[in-house]
Amino acid sequence: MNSQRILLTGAAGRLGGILRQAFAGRFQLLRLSDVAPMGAAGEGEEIVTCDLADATTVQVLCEGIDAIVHLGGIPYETGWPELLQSNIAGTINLYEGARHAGVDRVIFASSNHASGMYPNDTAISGESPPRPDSRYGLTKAFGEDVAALYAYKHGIRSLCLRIGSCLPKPDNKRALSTWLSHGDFVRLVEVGLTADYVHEIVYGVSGNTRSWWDNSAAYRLGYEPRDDAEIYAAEVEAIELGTELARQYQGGNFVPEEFSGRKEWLG
Ligand code: NAI
Ligand code: 15L
Repeated sequence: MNSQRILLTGAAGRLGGILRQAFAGRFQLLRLSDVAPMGAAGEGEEIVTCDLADATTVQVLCEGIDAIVHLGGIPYETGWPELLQSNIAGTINLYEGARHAGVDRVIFASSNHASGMYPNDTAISGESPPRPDSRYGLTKAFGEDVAALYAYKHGIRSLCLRIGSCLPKPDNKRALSTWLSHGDFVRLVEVGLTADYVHEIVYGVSGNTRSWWDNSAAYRLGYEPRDDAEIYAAEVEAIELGTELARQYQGGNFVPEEFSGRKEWLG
């Protein structure tokens, strides 16, 4: 059994459920946290109900932990009040709690929407500057900078995963580029728990033939994706997003939502 004591935020969510299942019985401690119900604790699990917006509770949540997988937060576009609480304050509180507790590393669930305003035909990497497509995407770009502050200033290793579309299988043409299989998601988080890094931003994407993202930094850390969305191409290629902006830019449907900009500025 691995001696790491892990904290998983967002444990009641879609991706949290995948990791909970994959990590069951493998670590000395798997502390699961969310505001939503998480069911009963299994062997080696602790359940802690906690609002990430509450700094005092989050500080206690981080005590005795070696590594945090931070999935908790709002995963879609919405208003600032909610995003400020869950994603901005939540991420600050989490890193501050990690600092107080002497946590070794944090794996932060960022999103491709931190860079969603890039055109599909522009190859970018985790080193490309953010180009958020939404308030939600901006909270993720902010989280990547919080990660940098706590890595370089406070010695907490930080791996930011700009996750594409983590689904059982791709559900449309865009996902042939953005798909992250459940198995590759687990493999990438495992790399985050063991690899040697200071602050890295990589894409959470499978080895897709049509990927828009240069993920060599993830490969350097030891990530070896086993899946490629291409095997589903015949099934989903004809399923296109509804607007031209959504089809042409990496953030898909997040791009046209509230868009009032100049298309010629986007490249
Ligand atoms: P989800 O909505 O299923 O899970 C997120 C969990 O966070 C929920 O259980 C929710 O109750 C919890 N949460 C929200 N606000 C909270 C707060 N203030 N305090 C404590 N818990 C709170 O979302 P999903 O799909 O599992 O995503 C997990 C993370 O990965 C999110 O941060 C999301 O932005 C990111 N991500 C997910 C992608 C995907 O394909 N599912 C793609 C890109 C990023
Ligand atoms: C995300 O960041 C969302 O959390 C997820 O629900 C999907 O919309 C995903 O990005 C995507 O871009 O497909």
